[in-house]
Amino acid sequence: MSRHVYLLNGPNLDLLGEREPELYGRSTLADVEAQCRAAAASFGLELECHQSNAEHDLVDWLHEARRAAGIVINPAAFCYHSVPILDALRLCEGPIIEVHISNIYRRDETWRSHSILAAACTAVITGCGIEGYRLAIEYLGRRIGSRSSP
Ligand code: CA2
Repeated sequence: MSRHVYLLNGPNLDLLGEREPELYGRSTLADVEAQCRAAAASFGLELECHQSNAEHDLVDWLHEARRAAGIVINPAAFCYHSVPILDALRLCEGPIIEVHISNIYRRDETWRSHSILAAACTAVITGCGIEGYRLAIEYLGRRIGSRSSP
C-alpha cells in the first residue's frame, strides 16, 4: 500500500509570510512544508510537496496522487470555481483534507465562505492558521496507520 501523501498548495501561497500576516501569519511555505514533512515522517509517510499558480499543474499532481495514501490541499481561490480540480479530486482514491489557513466562514468577503471542492473532500480544516496543515497530516497518519502497526 502507498505510503505517499501529497501536500498541494494553490495560487499565491508561494508568497505566504510576505503579505497580510494578520490573516495568514508570518511563516513561509517552506516552513509549512518542513513541518508537514516532519509530521509525515513520524508516521512513516513520505510527503510530496508542490505549489502552483496554474490550475493545470494542480490537476496533473492530483492525477499523480490518484492512488496515494492521502492528499492535503489548500486550493486557495481555486476552491471557489475550479470544476477541473473538483473532477480531479473525485478521481482520487485516498482521503483528501482541504485546508484553509484563514477561517473562510469569517471573512468580510462572504463569497469566500463557499468552497465547491469541499464536497469532494473527506474533511475541511479552516481557520487554524498554518497548524491546520500539520493537523491534516496527523489525521491522515492516524487514519492510514504507522508502518509498525499490525
Ligand atoms: O485561508 C486560506 O488558506 C485561503 O485558501 C488563502 C487563499 C484565499 O483566496 C482563500 O480565500 C483562503 C489565498 C490568499 C491570497 O494569497 C496570499 C498568500 C500569501 C499571503 C497573503 C495572501
